[in-house]
Amino acid sequence: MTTTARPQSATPRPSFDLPAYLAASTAAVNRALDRFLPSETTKPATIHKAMRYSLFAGGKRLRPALCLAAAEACGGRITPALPLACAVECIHTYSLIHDDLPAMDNDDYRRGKPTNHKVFGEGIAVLAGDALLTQAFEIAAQAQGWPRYPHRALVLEVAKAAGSLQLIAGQVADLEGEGKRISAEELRYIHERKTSALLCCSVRLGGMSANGTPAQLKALTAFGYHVGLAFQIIDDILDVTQTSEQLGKTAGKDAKAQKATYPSIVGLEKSRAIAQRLTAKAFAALKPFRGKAVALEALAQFLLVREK
Ligand code: GRG
Repeated sequence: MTTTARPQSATPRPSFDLPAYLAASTAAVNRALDRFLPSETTKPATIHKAMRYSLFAGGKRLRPALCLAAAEACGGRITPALPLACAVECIHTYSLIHDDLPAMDNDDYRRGKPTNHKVFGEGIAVLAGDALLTQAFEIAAQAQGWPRYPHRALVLEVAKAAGSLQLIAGQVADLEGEGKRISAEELRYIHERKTSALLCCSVRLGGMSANGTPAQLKALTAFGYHVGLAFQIIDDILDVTQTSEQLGKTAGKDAKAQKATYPSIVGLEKSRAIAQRLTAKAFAALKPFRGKAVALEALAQFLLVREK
């Protein structure tokens, strides 16, 4: 399969085999994660089993793919980007484990499997999330630095995206917004933090691993920001239009939790149009790469038309 449907303002490019690209990047990331994480039998085995259970439960590995594709867009190779791609996937998986806990979204089903706390109990699920968050920094610290992007810059990038001004801030606003009428601006504040921040961080880290120029980092930042916002709107649309079996996680949760979403505020059609406009902006941000960001373009397009 090749991706063909594109947002209106995007310049036509030769087709790109995204499924093959995703399969290869996922395989490379899975091998690297397997090397970075303690084995299932390493004492205390329960925690390592729990960490690996969610990490290898079949996530789409989109953030690592974005990280690797950004490295390539900047003229780099995937090997130096791999530790950073793995670090963002560890952060992402930790956030899903904690988000599914009874104290938060209370979900039984994720990545097509029972959630971490359903299998290991709440205490171990909290610890598995904590351990994955910590693991992310251990892995990021092993990435190669450059004079322009020393380890300090790489670790800071991860910390900022995951911290109380971004990912956590988004989750706090999301929790506090439940059952309330919130404006489109407030909703965007949530999406910027709970979703866009980590996608943006993923592409920026990829660019840093390739010693990208400040102009390239600026372009990746704009790309990640817009793709992240589109990603969350599509996620909210899929929550309404798909089944739990299709998604591998419980569908229809937003309405049940009385969460404000774009579909609930502006309707499905307008939400799709907004996601398309955001994707077109993401495409426009890639202009400085002069056609060398084909994988990023294909990923942005795929995120817009994905069905799970
Ligand atoms: C820090 C607990 C905590 C939460 C932060 C990220 C987050 C906020 C909550 C997790 C649930 C959620 C709705 C996140 C928004 C981003 C999103 C749509 C995640 C799902 O990402 P996919 O589709 O998941 O890439 P897979 O399983 O394929 O990796």
